[in-house]
Amino acid sequence: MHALVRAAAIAGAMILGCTSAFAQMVLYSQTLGTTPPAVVNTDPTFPFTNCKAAEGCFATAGNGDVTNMPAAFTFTFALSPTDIANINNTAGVGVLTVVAARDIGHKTGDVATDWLVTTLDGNALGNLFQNTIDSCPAGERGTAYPQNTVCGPNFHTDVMASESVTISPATFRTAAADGTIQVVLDPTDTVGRLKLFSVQLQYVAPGIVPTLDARWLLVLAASLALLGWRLRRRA
Ligand SMILES: [Ca+2]
Ligand SMILES: [Ca+2]
Ligand SMILES: [Ca+2]
Repeated sequence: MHALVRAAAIAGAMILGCTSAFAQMVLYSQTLGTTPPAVVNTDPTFPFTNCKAAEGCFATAGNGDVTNMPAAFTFTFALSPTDIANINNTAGVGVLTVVAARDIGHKTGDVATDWLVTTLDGNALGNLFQNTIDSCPAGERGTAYPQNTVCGPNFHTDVMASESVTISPATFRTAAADGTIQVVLDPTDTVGRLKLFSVQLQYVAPGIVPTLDARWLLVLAASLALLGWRLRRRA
């Protein structure tokens, strides 16, 4: 190989090899929420009365300003024919991500009882937030520790947790085929309060995206300058 071509090839390889990063290509993404949407309660004193239906807080009897906890929450995601074609034609995986607050998770050492049994078009996806740890101290808020302590996820506060589960491409494609995917989040009976800030469904494909940084752009510029100088000398 000619020296100049080799130098250019090495520079190119260095740039590609040293600056590429694994990234994901999102082929489908839709984010849904509750009605009304969940918003953070801004009362800094965390009174017991801070679970309000108007702020998207769902509660069982006695735990909110109304009793509005459904047996389960259903979210219906829509897919266009283009979405379905992209998903069917590309290797990838589905990802469901839920951001929630209130009576989910448990304190370290306690037995887990509060979680969301999750399905996608009837396929079991597991129990979201079953392993979420509540950062609050042991004992009752307002007695064992100050009422305004910011910690959670916890019955009393809007400290959020996010959890994702993956969905196999076969399951995702079958569910997507009719243009809608239903995600059902079923709180266990002991979940006394719940806010669902976002329920996001995605289909992602692995990809390699070059992430050029300034150092390698300098290497590229220097290589091209050298190449130009050598070519001019040959002309
Ligand atoms: Ca339930
Ligand atoms: Ca479906
Ligand atoms: Ca509970």
